[in-house]
Amino acid sequence: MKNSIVAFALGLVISASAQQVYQAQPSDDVWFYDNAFNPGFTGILRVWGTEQSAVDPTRAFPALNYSYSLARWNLTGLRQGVNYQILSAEIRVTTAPTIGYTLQEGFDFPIEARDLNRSDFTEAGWDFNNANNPYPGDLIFGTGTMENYNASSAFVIPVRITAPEFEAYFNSAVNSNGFLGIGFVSRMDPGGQGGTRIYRFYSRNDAGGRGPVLRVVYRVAGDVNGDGCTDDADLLRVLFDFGNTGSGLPTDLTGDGVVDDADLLNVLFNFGNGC
Ligand SMILES: [Ca+2]
Ligand SMILES: [Ca+2]
Repeated sequence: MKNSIVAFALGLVISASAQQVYQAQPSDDVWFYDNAFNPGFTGILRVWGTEQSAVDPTRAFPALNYSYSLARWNLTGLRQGVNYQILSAEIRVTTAPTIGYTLQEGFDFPIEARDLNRSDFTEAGWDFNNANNPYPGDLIFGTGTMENYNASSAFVIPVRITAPEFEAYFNSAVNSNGFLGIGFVSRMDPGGQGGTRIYRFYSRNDAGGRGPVLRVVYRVAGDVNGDGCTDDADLLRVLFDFGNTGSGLPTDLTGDGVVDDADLLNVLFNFGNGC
């Protein structure tokens, strides 16, 4: 009994450090569109599509019927050679007036955060005509919600990352060039060029600091005690807690409210991770 109380108290202290938070604006963001003005350093990014498609099926560079915005986040501060578990992830974009779509259109044609086939672009070196420009893929990591919709003023669109594929994408970014690329696209149709029924949101270059913010809560996969290494200490913690139920248990690695064989397997599969 005494031991379990000590272990529980220890768990409370240590669990806070096992989870880590990355929160930042992009290091680079560009407006990927044929007629974009000041595409690298624009203060406002723009996104639209055709109602049927958010990304041109021919994969042509966006012009007229399509407009994409691309961003990349610098993850080079994260330790490489480690497998990270994503606990939650969200991108918040702040839309710029004028808001040219209705609430219903916002529901029907949300902004989408997708993968990019490369993340080695920069604002400073951006060239629309470069054949190697990044292009949005088919993975939709998350879509924007309209809970803050306001037709007359700037509002925040949370894009909650729900696709399980994001975890592998995040790990791949950390362990390759250290930059996570995201393509923002949407089926929102301007209804003729020059229309305002498009997504306009602030870029990192906005003087008011209202650029996109990526927030990722993560941990070294299988690491219960937060020392950055998944080893027998973490295994023992799960075994001691085996059968416990509740919310926020540090040994509940799968987050389903119970410490069971799934959590044990999580440690075993990641044994040696980060060590
Ligand atoms: Ca550990
Ligand atoms: Ca569990």
